[in-house]
Amino acid sequence: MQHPLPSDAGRHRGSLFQSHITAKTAHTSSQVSDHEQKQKDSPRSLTMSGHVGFESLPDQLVNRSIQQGFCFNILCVGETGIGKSTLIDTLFNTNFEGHESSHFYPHVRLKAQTYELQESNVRLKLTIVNTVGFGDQINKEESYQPIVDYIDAQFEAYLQEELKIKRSLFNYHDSRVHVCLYFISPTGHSLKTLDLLTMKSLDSKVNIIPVIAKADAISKTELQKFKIKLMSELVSNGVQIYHFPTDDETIAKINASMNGHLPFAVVGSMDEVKVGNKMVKARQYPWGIVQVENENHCDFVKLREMLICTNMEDLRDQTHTRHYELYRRHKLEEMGFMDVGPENQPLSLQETYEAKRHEFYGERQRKEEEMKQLFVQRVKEKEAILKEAERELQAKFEHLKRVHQEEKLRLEEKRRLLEEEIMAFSKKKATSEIYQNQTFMTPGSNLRKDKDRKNSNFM
Ligand SMILES: Nc1nc2c(ncn2[C@@H]2O[C@H](COP(=O)(O)OP(=O)(O)OP(=O)(O)O)[C@@H](O)[C@H]2O)c(=O)[nH]1
Ligand SMILES: [Mg+2]
Repeated sequence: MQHPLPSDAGRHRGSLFQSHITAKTAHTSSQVSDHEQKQKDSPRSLTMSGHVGFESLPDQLVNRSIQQGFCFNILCVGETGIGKSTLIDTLFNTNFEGHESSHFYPHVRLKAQTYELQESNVRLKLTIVNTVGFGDQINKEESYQPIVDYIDAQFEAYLQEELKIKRSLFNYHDSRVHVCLYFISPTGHSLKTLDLLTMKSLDSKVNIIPVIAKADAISKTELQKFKIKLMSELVSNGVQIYHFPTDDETIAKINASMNGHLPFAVVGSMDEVKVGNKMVKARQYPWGIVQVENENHCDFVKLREMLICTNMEDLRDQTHTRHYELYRRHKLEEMGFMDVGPENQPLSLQETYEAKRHEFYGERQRKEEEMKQLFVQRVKEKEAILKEAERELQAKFEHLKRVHQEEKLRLEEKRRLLEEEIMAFSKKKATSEIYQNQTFMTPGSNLRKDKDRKNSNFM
Protein backbone atom coordinates (compact mmCIF):
# COMPACT_ATOMS: atom_id res chain seq x y z
CA MET A 1 0.00 0.00 0.00
CA GLN A 2 2.80 2.42 0.87
CA HIS A 3 4.58 2.97 -2.39
CA PRO A 4 6.40 6.21 -2.93
CA LEU A 5 4.92 7.03 -6.29
CA PRO A 6 4.79 10.52 -7.76
CA SER A 7 1.75 12.16 -9.27
CA ASP A 8 2.03 9.97 -12.37
CA ALA A 9 -0.67 7.72 -11.07
CA GLY A 10 -2.26 6.65 -14.34
CA ARG A 11 0.74 4.63 -15.41
CA HIS A 12 0.86 2.53 -12.29
CA ARG A 13 -2.76 2.35 -11.32
CA GLY A 14 -5.98 1.16 -12.99
CA SER A 15 -6.59 2.85 -16.31
CA LEU A 16 -9.77 3.10 -18.33
CA PHE A 17 -8.90 0.11 -20.47
CA GLN A 18 -7.69 -2.26 -17.77
CA SER A 19 -11.09 -3.47 -16.76
CA HIS A 20 -11.74 -4.47 -20.35
CA ILE A 21 -8.62 -6.59 -20.61
CA THR A 22 -9.38 -8.34 -17.31
CA ALA A 23 -12.98 -8.94 -18.32
CA LYS A 24 -11.96 -10.48 -21.67
CA THR A 25 -9.52 -12.86 -19.98
CA ALA A 26 -12.16 -13.98 -17.52
CA HIS A 27 -14.60 -14.62 -20.35
CA THR A 28 -12.33 -16.94 -22.38
CA SER A 29 -11.13 -18.80 -19.36
CA SER A 30 -14.66 -19.56 -18.17
CA GLN A 31 -14.67 -22.31 -20.80
CA VAL A 32 -11.93 -24.29 -19.03
CA SER A 33 -12.40 -26.07 -15.71
CA ASP A 34 -11.80 -24.32 -12.41
CA HIS A 35 -8.86 -26.54 -11.55
CA GLU A 36 -7.14 -25.93 -14.89
CA GLN A 37 -7.87 -22.27 -14.54
CA LYS A 38 -6.21 -22.11 -11.10
CA GLN A 39 -3.16 -23.91 -12.45
CA LYS A 40 -2.96 -21.52 -15.38
CA ASP A 41 -3.36 -18.45 -13.19
CA SER A 42 -0.91 -19.25 -10.41
CA PRO A 43 2.68 -18.67 -11.45
CA ARG A 44 5.31 -21.33 -10.78
CA SER A 45 7.93 -20.28 -8.30
CA LEU A 46 11.53 -20.94 -9.34
CA THR A 47 14.84 -20.52 -7.60
CA MET A 48 17.51 -18.57 -9.43
CA SER A 49 21.04 -19.79 -9.36
CA GLY A 50 22.65 -16.38 -9.18
CA HIS A 51 22.21 -12.60 -8.84
CA VAL A 52 20.11 -10.97 -11.53
CA GLY A 53 19.57 -7.47 -10.22
CA PHE A 54 15.84 -6.77 -10.08
CA GLU A 55 16.14 -6.42 -6.34
CA SER A 56 17.05 -2.82 -7.15
CA LEU A 57 13.55 -2.14 -8.48
CA PRO A 58 12.37 -0.35 -5.30
CA ASP A 59 15.46 1.86 -5.48
CA GLN A 60 14.71 2.61 -9.13
CA LEU A 61 11.23 3.64 -8.13
CA VAL A 62 12.51 5.83 -5.32
CA ASN A 63 15.02 7.51 -7.63
CA ARG A 64 12.46 8.22 -10.29
CA SER A 65 9.97 9.52 -7.74
CA ILE A 66 12.57 11.85 -6.27
CA GLN A 67 13.39 13.12 -9.74
CA GLN A 68 9.80 13.77 -10.60
CA GLY A 69 8.90 15.27 -7.25
CA PHE A 70 5.64 14.90 -5.37
CA CYS A 71 2.48 16.83 -5.10
CA PHE A 72 0.11 17.15 -2.18
CA ASN A 73 -3.06 19.17 -1.96
CA ILE A 74 -4.66 20.21 1.32
CA LEU A 75 -8.12 21.70 1.64
CA CYS A 76 -8.79 23.70 4.81
CA VAL A 77 -12.46 24.05 5.63
CA GLY A 78 -13.41 26.22 8.56
CA GLU A 79 -15.00 29.45 9.66
CA THR A 80 -13.26 32.74 8.99
CA GLY A 81 -10.53 33.37 11.55
CA ILE A 82 -10.61 29.87 13.06
CA GLY A 83 -6.85 29.47 12.61
CA LYS A 84 -6.50 27.73 9.21
CA SER A 85 -3.56 29.74 7.90
CA THR A 86 -1.72 29.72 11.21
CA LEU A 87 -1.98 25.94 11.45
CA ILE A 88 -0.74 25.38 7.88
CA ASP A 89 2.15 27.78 8.47
CA THR A 90 3.02 25.90 11.64
CA LEU A 91 2.71 22.49 9.97
CA PHE A 92 5.14 23.38 7.17
CA ASN A 93 7.22 25.75 9.26
CA THR A 94 6.83 28.47 6.65
CA ASN A 95 5.02 31.73 6.31
CA PHE A 96 2.64 31.21 3.39
CA GLU A 97 1.71 34.85 2.86
CA GLY A 98 -2.01 34.60 3.71
CA HIS A 99 -4.43 37.48 4.10
CA GLU A 100 -7.19 37.84 6.62
CA SER A 101 -10.61 37.28 5.09
CA SER A 102 -13.55 39.59 5.56
CA HIS A 103 -16.69 38.34 7.31
CA PHE A 104 -18.94 40.01 4.75
CA TYR A 105 -18.73 37.87 1.64
CA PRO A 106 -22.16 36.96 0.29
CA HIS A 107 -20.98 33.48 -0.79
CA VAL A 108 -18.40 30.90 0.16
CA ARG A 109 -15.49 30.66 -2.27
CA LEU A 110 -12.31 28.66 -2.45
CA LYS A 111 -8.86 30.09 -2.82
CA ALA A 112 -6.04 27.83 -4.01
CA GLN A 113 -2.37 28.63 -3.96
CA THR A 114 0.46 26.34 -5.01
CA TYR A 115 3.96 26.40 -3.54
CA GLU A 116 7.17 24.53 -4.32
CA LEU A 117 8.86 23.24 -1.18
CA GLN A 118 12.04 21.26 -0.81
CA GLU A 119 13.31 19.18 2.11
CA SER A 120 16.77 17.67 1.52
CA ASN A 121 16.45 16.38 -2.04
CA VAL A 122 12.68 15.82 -2.01
CA ARG A 123 10.60 18.41 -3.87
CA LEU A 124 6.98 18.87 -2.92
CA LYS A 125 4.45 20.82 -4.93
CA LEU A 126 2.02 21.82 -2.20
CA THR A 127 -1.39 23.32 -2.93
CA ILE A 128 -3.27 24.91 -0.07
CA VAL A 129 -6.95 25.49 -0.72
CA ASN A 130 -8.76 27.66 1.82
CA THR A 131 -12.45 28.33 2.21
CA VAL A 132 -13.22 32.05 2.23
CA GLY A 133 -16.36 33.28 3.95
CA PHE A 134 -17.34 29.86 5.29
CA GLY A 135 -19.97 30.18 8.03
CA ASP A 136 -20.40 33.93 7.57
CA GLN A 137 -23.69 34.05 5.68
CA ILE A 138 -27.03 34.28 7.46
CA ASN A 139 -28.38 31.56 5.22
CA LYS A 140 -25.77 28.81 5.31
CA GLU A 141 -27.72 26.33 3.24
CA GLU A 142 -25.46 26.61 0.20
CA SER A 143 -22.19 26.93 2.13
CA TYR A 144 -20.86 23.49 1.31
CA GLN A 145 -21.81 23.44 -2.38
CA PRO A 146 -18.81 25.48 -3.61
CA ILE A 147 -16.52 23.06 -1.76
CA VAL A 148 -18.17 20.03 -3.36
CA ASP A 149 -17.99 21.74 -6.75
CA TYR A 150 -14.31 22.53 -6.32
CA ILE A 151 -13.42 18.92 -5.44
CA ASP A 152 -15.48 17.61 -8.36
CA ALA A 153 -13.88 20.10 -10.74
CA GLN A 154 -10.41 18.77 -9.87
CA PHE A 155 -11.59 15.17 -10.42
CA GLU A 156 -13.15 16.21 -13.72
CA ALA A 157 -9.94 17.88 -14.89
CA TYR A 158 -7.99 14.70 -14.11
CA LEU A 159 -10.60 12.51 -15.83
CA GLN A 160 -10.48 14.69 -18.94
CA GLU A 161 -6.69 14.34 -19.03
CA GLU A 162 -6.99 10.59 -18.54
CA LEU A 163 -9.52 10.28 -21.37
CA LYS A 164 -7.42 12.24 -23.85
CA ILE A 165 -5.91 10.32 -26.75
CA LYS A 166 -2.57 12.04 -26.17
CA ARG A 167 -2.44 12.24 -22.41
CA SER A 168 0.48 13.50 -20.39
CA LEU A 169 -0.27 12.34 -16.89
CA PHE A 170 3.41 12.15 -16.01
CA ASN A 171 3.78 15.93 -15.99
CA TYR A 172 0.13 16.76 -15.28
CA HIS A 173 -0.38 19.01 -12.26
CA ASP A 174 -2.68 16.87 -10.20
CA SER A 175 -4.92 19.27 -8.31
CA ARG A 176 -7.16 16.64 -6.74
CA VAL A 177 -7.63 17.28 -3.03
CA HIS A 178 -5.75 14.68 -1.00
CA VAL A 179 -6.93 15.71 2.43
CA CYS A 180 -9.51 18.00 3.95
CA LEU A 181 -8.61 19.45 7.33
CA TYR A 182 -11.98 20.27 8.81
CA PHE A 183 -11.67 22.92 11.55
CA ILE A 184 -14.16 22.54 14.39
CA SER A 185 -14.76 25.43 16.80
CA PRO A 186 -13.61 24.65 20.35
CA THR A 187 -17.07 25.17 21.80
CA GLY A 188 -17.04 22.09 24.02
CA HIS A 189 -20.67 21.59 23.05
CA SER A 190 -21.28 19.67 19.86
CA LEU A 191 -20.97 19.89 16.11
CA LYS A 192 -22.94 22.57 14.34
CA THR A 193 -25.45 21.57 11.69
CA LEU A 194 -23.25 23.25 9.10
CA ASP A 195 -20.28 21.08 10.17
CA LEU A 196 -22.33 17.90 9.91
CA LEU A 197 -23.87 18.81 6.58
CA THR A 198 -20.57 19.85 5.09
CA MET A 199 -18.66 16.79 6.27
CA LYS A 200 -21.50 14.52 5.14
CA SER A 201 -21.48 15.98 1.66
CA LEU A 202 -17.68 15.72 1.39
CA ASP A 203 -16.96 12.34 2.94
CA SER A 204 -17.32 10.32 -0.27
CA LYS A 205 -15.10 12.75 -2.17
CA VAL A 206 -12.17 13.48 0.08
CA ASN A 207 -10.24 12.17 3.09
CA ILE A 208 -11.55 14.21 6.00
CA ILE A 209 -9.38 14.76 9.07
CA PRO A 210 -11.37 16.75 11.62
CA VAL A 211 -9.37 18.98 13.95
CA ILE A 212 -10.46 20.95 16.98
CA ALA A 213 -9.06 24.39 16.26
CA LYS A 214 -7.66 26.79 18.88
CA ALA A 215 -7.60 23.93 21.36
CA ASP A 216 -5.98 26.21 23.92
CA ALA A 217 -9.45 27.65 24.44
CA ILE A 218 -10.79 24.45 26.00
CA SER A 219 -9.82 22.82 29.29
CA LYS A 220 -8.25 19.36 29.45
CA THR A 221 -11.26 17.58 30.94
CA GLU A 222 -13.68 19.37 28.66
CA LEU A 223 -11.54 18.46 25.67
CA GLN A 224 -11.76 14.73 26.34
CA LYS A 225 -15.54 14.88 26.66
CA PHE A 226 -15.73 17.08 23.58
CA LYS A 227 -13.69 14.62 21.52
CA ILE A 228 -15.91 11.70 22.57
CA LYS A 229 -19.04 13.72 21.80
CA LEU A 230 -17.77 14.75 18.38
CA MET A 231 -16.82 11.22 17.41
CA SER A 232 -20.17 9.81 18.51
CA GLU A 233 -21.98 12.55 16.58
CA LEU A 234 -19.98 11.78 13.46
CA VAL A 235 -20.75 8.08 13.81
CA SER A 236 -24.45 8.58 14.53
CA ASN A 237 -24.76 10.86 11.50
CA GLY A 238 -22.93 8.41 9.27
CA VAL A 239 -20.04 10.77 8.48
CA GLN A 240 -17.05 8.80 7.23
CA ILE A 241 -13.84 10.46 8.32
CA TYR A 242 -10.35 9.31 7.29
CA HIS A 243 -8.85 6.66 9.52
CA PHE A 244 -5.13 6.09 9.45
CA PRO A 245 -4.56 2.72 7.75
CA THR A 246 -3.67 -0.25 9.87
CA ASP A 247 -3.03 -2.80 7.12
CA ASP A 248 0.69 -2.01 6.81
CA GLU A 249 2.29 -3.66 9.80
CA THR A 250 5.20 -1.20 9.95
CA ILE A 251 2.84 1.63 10.84
CA ALA A 252 -0.25 -0.28 11.99
CA LYS A 253 0.47 0.19 15.69
CA ILE A 254 1.09 3.91 15.63
CA ASN A 255 -1.81 4.50 13.24
CA ALA A 256 -4.20 2.46 15.37
CA SER A 257 -3.23 4.40 18.47
CA MET A 258 -3.54 7.73 16.63
CA ASN A 259 -7.02 6.82 15.39
CA GLY A 260 -7.95 6.77 19.09
CA HIS A 261 -6.91 10.42 19.44
CA LEU A 262 -9.16 11.74 16.68
CA PRO A 263 -10.21 14.49 16.26
CA PHE A 264 -6.85 16.10 16.95
CA ALA A 265 -6.97 19.18 19.15
CA VAL A 266 -4.52 21.62 17.61
CA VAL A 267 -2.91 24.92 18.42
CA GLY A 268 -1.08 26.93 15.81
CA SER A 269 1.55 29.60 16.18
CA MET A 270 4.66 30.78 14.39
CA ASP A 271 5.80 32.80 17.40
CA GLU A 272 8.93 31.58 19.12
CA VAL A 273 9.06 31.79 22.90
CA LYS A 274 11.99 30.93 25.15
CA VAL A 275 11.18 27.93 27.37
CA GLY A 276 14.13 26.89 29.52
CA ASN A 277 17.05 27.43 27.22
CA LYS A 278 15.20 26.53 24.06
CA MET A 279 13.14 28.60 21.63
CA VAL A 280 9.84 26.84 20.97
CA LYS A 281 6.76 27.62 18.95
CA ALA A 282 4.14 28.75 21.42
CA ARG A 283 1.30 31.06 22.27
CA GLN A 284 1.99 33.23 25.22
CA TYR A 285 -0.75 34.33 27.61
CA PRO A 286 -0.65 36.38 30.82
CA TRP A 287 -1.15 33.17 32.80
CA GLY A 288 1.25 30.92 30.86
CA ILE A 289 2.54 29.47 27.63
CA VAL A 290 0.90 26.96 25.27
CA GLN A 291 3.60 25.08 23.46
CA VAL A 292 2.53 23.96 20.03
CA GLU A 293 4.88 20.99 19.88
CA ASN A 294 4.31 19.83 23.44
CA GLU A 295 2.11 16.73 23.37
CA ASN A 296 0.82 17.52 26.84
CA HIS A 297 -0.52 20.82 25.55
CA CYS A 298 -2.12 19.78 22.26
CA ASP A 299 -2.16 17.21 19.43
CA PHE A 300 -0.26 19.32 16.90
CA VAL A 301 2.71 16.92 16.73
CA LYS A 302 0.35 13.97 16.29
CA LEU A 303 -1.33 15.71 13.38
CA ARG A 304 1.99 16.62 11.73
CA GLU A 305 3.31 13.09 12.23
CA MET A 306 0.21 11.46 10.82
CA LEU A 307 -0.43 13.88 7.99
CA ILE A 308 3.04 14.51 6.69
CA CYS A 309 5.47 11.90 7.95
CA THR A 310 3.44 8.69 8.04
CA ASN A 311 0.34 8.83 5.88
CA MET A 312 0.87 11.38 3.12
CA GLU A 313 1.28 8.66 0.51
CA ASP A 314 -1.77 6.79 1.79
CA LEU A 315 -3.83 9.97 1.55
CA ARG A 316 -2.69 10.39 -2.06
CA ASP A 317 -3.38 6.74 -2.74
CA GLN A 318 -6.85 6.81 -1.15
CA THR A 319 -7.68 9.91 -3.16
CA HIS A 320 -6.88 8.07 -6.37
CA THR A 321 -8.11 4.57 -5.64
CA ARG A 322 -11.19 5.40 -3.61
CA HIS A 323 -12.52 8.89 -4.16
CA TYR A 324 -11.41 9.51 -7.72
CA GLU A 325 -12.36 5.96 -8.68
CA LEU A 326 -15.90 6.57 -7.39
CA TYR A 327 -16.15 9.85 -9.28
CA ARG A 328 -14.77 8.25 -12.45
CA ARG A 329 -17.18 5.31 -12.17
CA HIS A 330 -20.21 7.57 -11.78
CA LYS A 331 -19.08 9.76 -14.63
CA LEU A 332 -18.45 6.88 -17.03
CA GLU A 333 -21.75 5.25 -16.06
CA GLU A 334 -23.47 8.57 -16.68
CA MET A 335 -21.85 8.60 -20.12
CA GLY A 336 -23.29 5.14 -20.70
CA PHE A 337 -20.19 2.98 -20.27
CA MET A 338 -20.56 -0.36 -18.50
CA ASP A 339 -18.27 -3.26 -17.68
CA VAL A 340 -21.04 -5.84 -18.15
CA GLY A 341 -24.07 -6.01 -20.40
CA PRO A 342 -27.71 -6.61 -19.46
CA GLU A 343 -27.12 -10.38 -19.25
CA ASN A 344 -24.04 -9.91 -17.10
CA GLN A 345 -21.72 -10.68 -20.01
CA PRO A 346 -18.50 -8.67 -20.13
CA LEU A 347 -18.68 -5.70 -22.43
CA SER A 348 -15.71 -4.12 -24.14
CA LEU A 349 -15.40 -0.40 -24.66
CA GLN A 350 -15.86 -0.99 -28.39
CA GLU A 351 -19.05 -3.00 -27.80
CA THR A 352 -20.41 -0.35 -25.46
CA TYR A 353 -19.58 2.29 -28.02
CA GLU A 354 -21.30 0.34 -30.82
CA ALA A 355 -24.35 -0.34 -28.64
CA LYS A 356 -24.52 3.33 -27.68
CA ARG A 357 -24.16 4.41 -31.29
CA HIS A 358 -26.89 2.02 -32.33
CA GLU A 359 -29.10 3.22 -29.52
CA PHE A 360 -28.33 6.80 -30.45
CA TYR A 361 -29.22 6.29 -34.13
CA GLY A 362 -32.42 4.44 -33.17
CA GLU A 363 -33.32 7.24 -30.83
CA ARG A 364 -32.50 9.85 -33.45
CA GLN A 365 -34.67 8.10 -36.05
CA ARG A 366 -37.50 7.80 -33.58
CA LYS A 367 -37.19 11.49 -32.74
CA GLU A 368 -37.07 12.41 -36.45
CA GLU A 369 -40.21 10.36 -37.11
CA GLU A 370 -41.91 11.99 -34.14
CA MET A 371 -40.91 15.42 -35.39
CA LYS A 372 -42.20 14.65 -38.87
CA GLN A 373 -45.54 13.46 -37.54
CA LEU A 374 -45.75 16.45 -35.28
CA PHE A 375 -44.99 18.71 -38.22
CA VAL A 376 -47.67 17.12 -40.42
CA GLN A 377 -50.18 17.31 -37.60
CA ARG A 378 -49.32 20.96 -36.96
CA VAL A 379 -49.65 21.77 -40.68
CA LYS A 380 -53.05 20.04 -40.74
CA GLU A 381 -54.19 21.91 -37.67
CA LYS A 382 -53.00 25.18 -39.16
CA GLU A 383 -54.72 24.36 -42.45
CA ALA A 384 -57.98 23.63 -40.66
CA ILE A 385 -57.71 26.89 -38.73
CA LEU A 386 -57.02 28.82 -41.94
CA LYS A 387 -59.91 27.13 -43.73
CA GLU A 388 -62.22 27.98 -40.87
CA ALA A 389 -61.04 31.57 -40.96
CA GLU A 390 -61.58 31.68 -44.72
CA ARG A 391 -65.07 30.26 -44.32
CA GLU A 392 -65.89 32.85 -41.70
CA LEU A 393 -64.52 35.60 -43.89
CA GLN A 394 -66.55 34.35 -46.86
CA ALA A 395 -69.71 34.26 -44.75
CA LYS A 396 -68.99 37.77 -43.51
CA PHE A 397 -68.41 38.92 -47.05
CA GLU A 398 -71.66 37.33 -48.25
CA HIS A 399 -73.53 38.93 -45.38
CA LEU A 400 -72.05 42.35 -46.12
CA LYS A 401 -72.79 41.92 -49.83
CA ARG A 402 -76.41 41.09 -49.01
CA VAL A 403 -76.72 44.05 -46.65
CA HIS A 404 -75.14 46.27 -49.29
CA GLN A 405 -77.52 44.97 -51.96
CA GLU A 406 -80.52 45.56 -49.74
CA GLU A 407 -79.29 49.06 -48.88
CA LYS A 408 -78.79 49.77 -52.57
CA LEU A 409 -82.30 48.62 -53.41
CA ARG A 410 -83.69 50.66 -50.57
CA LEU A 411 -81.83 53.76 -51.72
CA GLU A 412 -82.88 53.25 -55.33
CA GLU A 413 -86.47 52.99 -54.21
CA LYS A 414 -86.04 56.17 -52.19
CA ARG A 415 -84.50 57.92 -55.20
CA ARG A 416 -87.30 56.79 -57.41
CA LEU A 417 -89.86 58.16 -54.96
CA LEU A 418 -87.92 61.39 -54.66
CA GLU A 419 -87.74 61.76 -58.41
CA GLU A 420 -91.45 61.17 -58.62
CA GLU A 421 -91.98 63.78 -55.94
CA ILE A 422 -89.67 66.22 -57.77
CA MET A 423 -91.52 65.64 -60.96
CA ALA A 424 -94.87 66.15 -59.25
CA PHE A 425 -93.56 69.25 -57.64
CA SER A 426 -92.15 70.60 -60.90
CA LYS A 427 -95.48 70.00 -62.52
CA LYS A 428 -97.25 71.77 -59.68
CA LYS A 429 -94.80 74.63 -59.88
CA ALA A 430 -95.22 75.05 -63.58
CA THR A 431 -98.96 75.04 -63.21
CA SER A 432 -98.82 77.56 -60.43
CA GLU A 433 -96.52 79.85 -62.44
CA ILE A 434 -98.81 79.76 -65.38
CA TYR A 435 -101.72 80.57 -63.13
CA GLN A 436 -99.84 83.41 -61.45
CA ASN A 437 -98.83 84.97 -64.73
CA GLN A 438 -102.35 84.84 -65.95
CA THR A 439 -103.57 86.57 -62.82
CA PHE A 440 -100.94 89.30 -63.03
CA MET A 441 -101.64 90.16 -66.67
CA THR A 442 -105.37 90.60 -66.14
CA PRO A 443 -106.30 94.51 -65.85
CA GLY A 444 -108.02 95.62 -62.66
CA SER A 445 -106.97 92.62 -61.07
CA ASN A 446 -106.66 92.46 -57.32
CA LEU A 447 -102.89 92.65 -57.58
CA ARG A 448 -103.02 96.03 -59.29
CA LYS A 449 -105.49 97.32 -56.77
CA ASP A 450 -103.24 96.31 -53.89
CA LYS A 451 -100.27 98.07 -55.45
CA ASP A 452 -102.12 101.29 -55.86
CA ARG A 453 -103.32 101.13 -52.37
CA LYS A 454 -99.81 100.79 -51.04
CA ASN A 455 -98.53 103.77 -53.07
CA SER A 456 -101.26 106.14 -51.81
CA ASN A 457 -100.31 105.36 -48.22
CA PHE A 458 -96.84 106.73 -48.79
CA MET A 459 -97.91 110.09 -50.05
N1 LIG B 1 -6.07 30.98 20.72
C1 LIG B 1 -5.65 30.65 19.50
N2 LIG B 1 -5.64 31.54 18.53
C2 LIG B 1 -5.20 31.17 17.31
C3 LIG B 1 -4.78 29.88 17.02
N3 LIG B 1 -4.41 29.78 15.72
C4 LIG B 1 -4.59 31.00 15.22
N4 LIG B 1 -5.06 31.84 16.15
C5 LIG B 1 -5.37 33.25 15.99
O1 LIG B 1 -6.61 33.39 15.31
C6 LIG B 1 -6.57 34.50 14.44
C7 LIG B 1 -6.91 34.08 13.02
O2 LIG B 1 -5.98 33.14 12.59
P1 LIG B 1 -5.80 32.76 11.05
O3 LIG B 1 -4.79 31.67 11.00
O4 LIG B 1 -5.54 33.96 10.26
O5 LIG B 1 -7.24 32.22 10.75
P2 LIG B 1 -7.83 31.80 9.31
O6 LIG B 1 -8.79 30.71 9.57
O7 LIG B 1 -6.74 31.54 8.37
O8 LIG B 1 -8.60 33.12 8.92
P3 LIG B 1 -9.16 33.50 7.46
O9 LIG B 1 -8.19 33.04 6.47
O10 LIG B 1 -9.25 34.99 7.54
O11 LIG B 1 -10.48 32.83 7.39
C8 LIG B 1 -5.18 35.07 14.55
O12 LIG B 1 -5.20 36.14 15.45
C9 LIG B 1 -4.35 33.95 15.13
O13 LIG B 1 -3.26 34.38 15.90
C10 LIG B 1 -4.81 28.93 18.08
O14 LIG B 1 -4.48 27.78 17.96
N5 LIG B 1 -5.27 29.37 19.31
MG1 LIG C 1 -6.34 32.37 6.46
